[in-house]
Amino acid sequence: MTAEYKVNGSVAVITLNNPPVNGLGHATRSAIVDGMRKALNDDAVKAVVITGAGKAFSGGADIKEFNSPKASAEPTLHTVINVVENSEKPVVAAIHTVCMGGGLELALGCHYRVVSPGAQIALPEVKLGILPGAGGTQRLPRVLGLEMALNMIVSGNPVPSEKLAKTKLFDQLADGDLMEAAIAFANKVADARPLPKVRDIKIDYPNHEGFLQFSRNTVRAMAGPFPAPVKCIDAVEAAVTKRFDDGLRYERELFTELVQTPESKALRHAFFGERAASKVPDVPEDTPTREIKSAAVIGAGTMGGGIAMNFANAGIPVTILEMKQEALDKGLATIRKNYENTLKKGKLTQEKFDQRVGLIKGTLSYEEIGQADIVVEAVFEEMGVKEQVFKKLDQVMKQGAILASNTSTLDVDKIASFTSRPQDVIGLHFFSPANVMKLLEIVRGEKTGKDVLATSLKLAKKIKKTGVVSGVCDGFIGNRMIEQYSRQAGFLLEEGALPEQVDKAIEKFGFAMGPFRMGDLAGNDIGWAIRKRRYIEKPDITYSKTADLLCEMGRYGQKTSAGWYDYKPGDRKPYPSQVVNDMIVKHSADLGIQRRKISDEEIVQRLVFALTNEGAKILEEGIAMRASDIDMVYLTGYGFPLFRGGPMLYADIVGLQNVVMTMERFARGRHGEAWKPAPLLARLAAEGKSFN
Ligand code: T1G
Repeated sequence: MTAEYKVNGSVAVITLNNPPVNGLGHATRSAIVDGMRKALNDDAVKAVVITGAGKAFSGGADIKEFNSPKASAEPTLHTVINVVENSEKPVVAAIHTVCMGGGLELALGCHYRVVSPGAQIALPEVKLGILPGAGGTQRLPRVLGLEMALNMIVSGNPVPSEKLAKTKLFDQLADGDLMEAAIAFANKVADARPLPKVRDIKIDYPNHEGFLQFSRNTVRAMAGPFPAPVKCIDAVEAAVTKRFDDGLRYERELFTELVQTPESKALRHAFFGERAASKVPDVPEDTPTREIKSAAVIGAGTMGGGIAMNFANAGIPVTILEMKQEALDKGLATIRKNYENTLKKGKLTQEKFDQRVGLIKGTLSYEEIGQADIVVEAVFEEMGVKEQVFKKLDQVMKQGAILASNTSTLDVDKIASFTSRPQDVIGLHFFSPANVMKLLEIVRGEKTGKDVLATSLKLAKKIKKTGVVSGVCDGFIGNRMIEQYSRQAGFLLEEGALPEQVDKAIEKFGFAMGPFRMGDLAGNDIGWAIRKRRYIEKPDITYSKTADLLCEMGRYGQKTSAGWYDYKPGDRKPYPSQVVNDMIVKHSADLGIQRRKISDEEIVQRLVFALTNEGAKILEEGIAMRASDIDMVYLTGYGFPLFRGGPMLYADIVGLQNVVMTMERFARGRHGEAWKPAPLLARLAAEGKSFN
């Protein structure tokens, strides 16, 4: 049942009931029309109230139905709204909690709207790469005026109902019982004629052209690669310049165009991907979790400090432990500086500043952190050091405390084996800067307890991170894939490209930063240390030596004022380095490679498909539970462009057969072994399927 019908006196009440947010899927739309038919055919019914059960009036169209036959199956939302608007009996919307997208468009088709305070009112479609497609761009300006409506539609942000109470959008703000108020209102207007229709309201805005042109210029500058925001303005302009039905038709055309765009597919993918990531098939949503009322962090370095800030920002008291007073003082001072900078930028109130700084303490003694509910170690990335720390934690931490490691690649099962409580050990891999980057890789050890995993997923939400579960392997999800990306970047240098060409090509594709600028920022010596380990552990994997030669020149990046690029004092801008470029060209000659001109397209394909191919292996091995998890890792932790949706969705959109054919071409070149398609990728391509 997706909408209930009940008659209360002479008022019929239609209650949407399609949990979790009363999405207006096909079945719900049909149930509304059925309810309206019953009401219109029942002489005892004088008016109708439409409301939503549970935690929403309605969260809008059912996004899960998009690009499927159900989305356009009759009754479409347009039809439902027409039935409501053309009803000869008054229809009152009783709105609470959430009224968004198609839900608000449905309410706008009603003759009257009664709302509870605190309801979130929005047309958020632009955040999904589309625009309101059931009259929202034509009706909202008629009740809110051009400017307020345009702001809501272009931003997609919710507005609390009480802020709109005085506009024509709402006829009553019901402080008490909403249904009582709505039914009383319906009885009051039962005989009112003519019934008010939003479509009949005129929009009065002198010089709308100037305002809309100014809005277009502003929005175009902000919208970046997304087409929807500017189209929103086009649709709203039609509300002013066209007859209502023509405006509706134009809006529908724009909606249909946008819903097919790859950008919209990417945004919808990210919307669901964010929510799917916290679902673990063998850990039910009602798994009991441990309370996290206090935390501890081992290590006051860059990572430790950033991690501690996450807890303080979420209102959780946190103690940072260091070995030496000087290191502790330095770490605490850095944290304070970070907060002061945010305060200066006006992004933090003094009260919040004081609260957060007050939640962070320092100590040199392990004994002082024993009562914390969770401890996260962020010490040097070396197994021997981890062993010492976890053996100590096993001694001092109270029973039931979660023991987490911030390791970025080391074996969490081995770390757990240093303790007598492997079920309490988990990996919480933050990304630098830890208080900024949204990604948190939650590394599930073989023995990690289900309640520890459930607690970590809940904690991720509390500290506003995108928690993605990874199994244990070298590099987990993100770093294991970035290693293949970096290998290709090095090979491209040997074959003919230079750092600035590679960076520019991938940044034009949409990455925040190319591999060489990223190396200079993060420190080229980090990758150097990992490769040195690899040369021993996995001698069969080949790497370009260019990165090693660079480090042997002492060019670690910005921290040594020289890396792949040259840097001027006090200036973080990268300048192409003749010294480095000469080294690269000479290295090609030493290898006997005839350098060739490499296209930007090949650069992008080799870097991105290297990610996709490794991602397919990670998926097949069960290290990642779903392709969208891999995409969320790249969208929230590695600067992969949101409008492309992630390395797995991007490959789906390109078409997996095309990806495999491109890889077969690369396989005929140098280091062709790297281009053997992952079995899963080959199989899906052969079957004409996709990852997502
Ligand atoms: N369709 C399908 N599922 C939805 C949904 C929707 N519109 N909104 C939420 N869900 C699912 C979500 O995936 C999750 O599922 C669960 O509900 C709880 O969501 C014609 C075409 C409404 C403010 O863009 O902003 O109308 O993971 O965790 O924090 O013009 O969900 O539990 O399986 O976010 O309480 C426009 C999107 C659609 C609103 C609730 N509407 N949703 O937040 O819960 S397009 C939107 C939200 C449209 C018309 C056009 C939020 C929320 P699961 P949640 P929440």
